[in-house]
Amino acid sequence: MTTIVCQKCQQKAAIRMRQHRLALCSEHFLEWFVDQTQRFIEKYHMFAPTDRVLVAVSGGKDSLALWDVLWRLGYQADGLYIHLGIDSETHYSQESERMCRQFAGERNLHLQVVSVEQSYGATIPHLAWKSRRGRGRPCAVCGLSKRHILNQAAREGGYDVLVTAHNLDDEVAVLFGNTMSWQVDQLNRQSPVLEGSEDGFVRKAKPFCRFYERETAAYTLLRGIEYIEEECPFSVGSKQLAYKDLLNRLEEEHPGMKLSFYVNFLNAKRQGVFTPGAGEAAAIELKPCPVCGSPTTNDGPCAFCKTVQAEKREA
Ligand code: Q46
Ligand code: ZN
Ligand code: ZN
Repeated sequence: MTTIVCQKCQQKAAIRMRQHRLALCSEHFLEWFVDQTQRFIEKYHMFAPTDRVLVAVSGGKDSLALWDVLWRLGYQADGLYIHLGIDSETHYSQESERMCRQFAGERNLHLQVVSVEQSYGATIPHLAWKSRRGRGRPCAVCGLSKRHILNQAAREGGYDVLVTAHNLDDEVAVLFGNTMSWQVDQLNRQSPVLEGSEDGFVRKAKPFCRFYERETAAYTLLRGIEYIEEECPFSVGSKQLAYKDLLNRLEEEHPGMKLSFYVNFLNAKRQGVFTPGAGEAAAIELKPCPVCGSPTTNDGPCAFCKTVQAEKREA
């Protein structure tokens, strides 16, 4: 059997990336990964070296890898961890918080922790149970809460940009789901960078959006970053996982398929495929939520504050 060698130094390769026709040793892979991240940040005009960056960290491999890379690249990047109150057999929330604290401590980085229960009176599973939106499956309430808390923390902390560690597999699964149901609004919003708005939405960016999950996993492993390996117990059986499975099977047969699906989508969007027609382009009017001040299309409290109020009413 032939040994695959690094294309830069001819040593034994640690990873072979068929989709890029590239094999690299550990040292050159780590270097390539950091350089590529910087290339994506510049290519999509995500943020500048002087910007203050808030990284959403979950304790998982992708978000800790992202914080590590931004730190190595010299960005002013703080972390935000949201304690969701998911107390599974593996103590998912406690363990993931511990991983984030350990990571930040080792690098002397600033980590902000928001506990949903302490700040809003109930854990995510409780909020979900009390809300119509999340009965039985807390992911909808969890997603709403995370988006709200992250945006609010970034806004109040005066950050220029909020970054998340969504990788190519995540992006392609979302793209696939939105295409299957032709969610034009969602397709329009899916992008490596979302501009902020004067109404109070902070700029958002996804520097890992073109890395395969396999590549972020290899980075974390080869860099020796400790992370929580368990997935959130509520992710089991989700549509997202089913799409990932399907797309992985296609990728196996056609290396590079996921990347071209995503990149060609971005190109098509640039060419105006999803530009709303006349009549659909009316600007949505946003008002500040009377409870928390976040922008909302509602006349009263925003969707998140309504969820919290429903929990309190029924408590
Ligand atoms: S949404 Fe659902 Fe995730 Fe929240 S409840 Fe767990 S699986 S953590 S990305
Ligand atoms: Zn090498
Ligand atoms: Zn609100």
